[in-house]
Amino acid sequence: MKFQLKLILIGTLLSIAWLGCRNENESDKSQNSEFVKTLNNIIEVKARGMTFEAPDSTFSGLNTFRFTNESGMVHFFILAKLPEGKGIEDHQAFLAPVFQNIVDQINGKEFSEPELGVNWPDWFSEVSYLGGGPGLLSPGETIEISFNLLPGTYVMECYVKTNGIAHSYNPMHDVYGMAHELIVTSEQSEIELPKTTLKVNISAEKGFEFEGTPSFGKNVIEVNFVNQKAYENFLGHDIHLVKLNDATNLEQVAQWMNWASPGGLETPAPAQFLGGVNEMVAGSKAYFTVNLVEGKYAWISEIPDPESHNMLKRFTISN
Ligand SMILES: [Cu+2]
Repeated sequence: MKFQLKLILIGTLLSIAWLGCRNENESDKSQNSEFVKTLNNIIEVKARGMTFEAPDSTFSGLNTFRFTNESGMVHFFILAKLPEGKGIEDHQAFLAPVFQNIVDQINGKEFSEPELGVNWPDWFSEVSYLGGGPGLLSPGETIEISFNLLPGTYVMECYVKTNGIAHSYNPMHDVYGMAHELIVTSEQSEIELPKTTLKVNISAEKGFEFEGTPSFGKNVIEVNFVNQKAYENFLGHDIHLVKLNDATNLEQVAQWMNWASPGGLETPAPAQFLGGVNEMVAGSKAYFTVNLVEGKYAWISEIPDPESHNMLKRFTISN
């Protein structure tokens, strides 16, 4: 019971932070519909071992990331926007260790950082975890994703776990976890909007609503966040692509995708992930490119019981 109460408390704190960010970002909504100009540069991001190799800064406006997983385990990244004056050092000193303590608590373990407990710093309420980023990506896979960024300081982070340790946290304090600072300058990018072949609207009420069907070869998918809300795992809805084989159990995959459950997001992943789009503020759009071969696939959201929210959809590709 004590454990459950603690989780509820953590949940309340997370939800407050989440909603706070949402309000801050809602006023910026208009920028999402104005994708402008192009320099045609693609930002290369590589996951190697438990680190990101990525540039330190980029322009605001539309950005295209090419995310390649060169490590032996599944990763993703989400861009967390930090309040002014905060940077990667603050993320690593106060956010990643508290998150790790929460993971420890879920797993019934002693805190990795006992002196911090589950106490977020005051400024956590100003951190936005709705900045988008590529979804879960299995070893050897690559995804291209384009979305709009506002000026500010972001941390690119992955919270997949290995042996109960969140990738964003490193128990060795002189080395960062899987987290990388990205400064978005006020200079506008000049990237052209990609030509889309398929569109999906995501809403809390209707789940995934597709316009068009995926086809063999290259697909450019527009993801439209009609609205957003915090689900039982304190995250918003997003979309990931899974390649199915005879052994894939989608119910098990959905359970694994819930970070707040023991064993959730723990390495190894129970399926082959081909990327997708992490949660973004209401009104945002993102575009991602994926090459599909013959086979069976599913779209799935990182929320508890996605099928009941119409956020688990199977499809087949034939040549
Ligand atoms: Cu990771």
